[in-house]
Amino acid sequence: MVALSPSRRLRRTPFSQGVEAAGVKAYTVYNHMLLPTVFRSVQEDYHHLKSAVQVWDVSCERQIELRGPDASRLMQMLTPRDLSAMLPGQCYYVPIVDETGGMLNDPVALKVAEDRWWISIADSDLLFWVKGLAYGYRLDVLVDEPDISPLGVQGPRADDLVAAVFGDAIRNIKFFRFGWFNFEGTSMAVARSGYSKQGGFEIYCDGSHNGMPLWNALMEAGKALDVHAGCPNLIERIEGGLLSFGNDMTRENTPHEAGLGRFCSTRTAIGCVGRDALLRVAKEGPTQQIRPIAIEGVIPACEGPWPLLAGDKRVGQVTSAAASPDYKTNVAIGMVRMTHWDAGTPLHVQTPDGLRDAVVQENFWN
Ligand code: THG
Repeated sequence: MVALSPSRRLRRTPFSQGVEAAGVKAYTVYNHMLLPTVFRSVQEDYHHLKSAVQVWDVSCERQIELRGPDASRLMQMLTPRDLSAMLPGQCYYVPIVDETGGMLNDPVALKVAEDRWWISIADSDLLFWVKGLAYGYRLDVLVDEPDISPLGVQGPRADDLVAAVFGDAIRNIKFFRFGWFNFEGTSMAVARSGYSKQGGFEIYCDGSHNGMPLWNALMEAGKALDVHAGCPNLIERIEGGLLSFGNDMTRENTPHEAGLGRFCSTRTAIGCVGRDALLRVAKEGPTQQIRPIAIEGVIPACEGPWPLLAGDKRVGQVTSAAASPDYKTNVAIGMVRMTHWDAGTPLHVQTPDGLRDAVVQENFWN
């Protein structure tokens, strides 16, 4: 792998200095921003994430802020999830769709107030679609990207670490809820959420100048907890079935194909621009869908998609895969045609290193 040349278009983060001091070994680019992918090794990072606590620079989960009398109306235009019962202080995982029902993003939405939302986006330029809708519909709402950078604290000891910096009240935050907590004079949203299945928080660091002080406070308070810098871990997120927009699903897929039907309530999501299109496809049901897939043998560490074969017929593709130390198999996420998506179906995966045996699984690994 070669280095990335810095430029104004490849944004650093308020925590980059700490990430570099912690010995980051590789980055990816996400929302035009640096996202660490490896510190010690993907395997070491994995074991540590599952046994201790890590601090993650997930600044690249940029916020789109909606502010004004039409903020809630605009938010509901974006998603087939019914937001009418959502209260300030709640987070919802929300598929975002275009007028054809194609997925544009899969963010976490935070309802800050009746007239204020944050959309914590995955990797696509969603801001332009949101601004376009606001302008085209002449909505009374401001849409922009505030100087807010999420910092993840993930792992079984996350409660103890965040309590040491923000106080014991954080222990009472429920899953996918957030509260406001003071850090050196700035009030910040702290949510119980994050891109792992190990539990933890996301601190929405308000103001870039607060980045390194917050990073250092967590690292200092975490010494006795064996805190390390970490990042979303490829193996752990596949085991847990956490999807990666742009990899596991794209604008070519509906939320139902992505297995996100449980986050859609399309009939009551009045105002969603993709509502009619999704009602039409939901009646038939999807003809391909994301499935957990176990792959045997040794697989290369390179990007997909890799064709999924039944005999010589292509029946889908593997979009994410990694060797799992805990489950002693390669864990994978694939998009599989309905003729072959039943659990137990044996298939072949065409990796760049050759064919491997694979089996469709009933559930993800945790
Ligand atoms: N946190 C925040 N913003 C984000 C992510 C995040 N933006 C980018 C990316 N991650 C968006 N994708 C996801 C994917 C999965 C989840 C969150 C964001 C997730 N899913 C849980 C699950 O599937 O088990 C819980 C969903 C639920 O029950 O509501 O957490 O991680 N701020």
